Amino acid sequence: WGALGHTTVAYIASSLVAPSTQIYFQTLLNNNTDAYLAGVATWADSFRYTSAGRWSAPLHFIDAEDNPPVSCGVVYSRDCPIKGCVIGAIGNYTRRILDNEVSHYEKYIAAKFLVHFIGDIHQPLHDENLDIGGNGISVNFTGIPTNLHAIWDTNMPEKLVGSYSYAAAAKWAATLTAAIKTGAYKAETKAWLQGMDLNDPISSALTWASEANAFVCTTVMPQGVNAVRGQELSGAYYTAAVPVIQLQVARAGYR
Ligand code: DCM
Ligand code: DCM
Ligand code: DCM
Ligand code: ZN
Ligand code: ZN
Repeated sequence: WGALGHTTVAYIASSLVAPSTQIYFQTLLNNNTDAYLAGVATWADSFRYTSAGRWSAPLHFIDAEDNPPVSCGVVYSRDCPIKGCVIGAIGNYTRRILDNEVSHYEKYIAAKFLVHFIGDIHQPLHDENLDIGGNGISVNFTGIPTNLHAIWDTNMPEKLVGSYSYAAAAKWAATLTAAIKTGAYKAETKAWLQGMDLNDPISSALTWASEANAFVCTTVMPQGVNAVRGQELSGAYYTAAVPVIQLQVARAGYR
């Protein structure tokens, strides 16, 4: 996701966690405001563009070598290379947060990565190999040439809420949090935790990646790449994508 998606995921999470969790992460992140998670949600994207942080770029996604729209699926052993992937990263940084031997500083870095990667794993094209996760598929959005990955990360979320700001993210998060607590998502939130096990974060993350990757076949390119390549996608395509974007941002925040 772009900054809007990541910041929204963080605001949802911070409005749902237990008070003891809030205090733990406010202390770890040295930020006592309501934006203690939102304030670090995009750090991993700045870091990966620095020379010191280039190693972390592959940790934002997993290139599932499936065959959309005919068949979708993530296989951890097949799709996560030596250089790493988002599933392995969620596993490693979750273990670091839980490990008493790990330093405060390393836990601080782990927390910043986790807030970001749990967002990214819910973006369907972060769980897809085809055309570099859709970065190689040229499309137009409101007349502007861009690519399929970028409209899922940024253009469609921004069209939905206006544009990017902390205030816009907080407002979108409040809407999705209400849907989680009392609205349209309430009945399904129990199912959102199925397969989640803090002692087996790789399996948990594989569940999330598989679920997001399935949307590549059903919503991102249901008629195949050639039906979207070169097309203007701000109309019917956008309308069909919005419920999936809302659901995936809500799930990421809840989880
Ligand atoms: N991005 C950035 N710095 C750059 C180029 C892009 O922060 N020099 C941002 C743009 C997108 C985000 O990275 O909002 C996409 O990354 P991801 O989806 O991995 O979070
Ligand atoms: N970092 C890391 N692993 C590395 C290099 C850096 O976890 N191999 C972390 C430490 C810093 C952040 O990334 O908090 C940015 O590092 P720097 O300030 O060295 O650019
Ligand atoms: N990305 C991805 N899968 C890849 C390569 C990149 O999901 N195989 C994501 C990471 C960023 C966006 O695409 O969100 C742009 O990546 P980059 O800035 O590396 O081109
Ligand atoms: Zn992306
Ligand atoms: Zn990212």
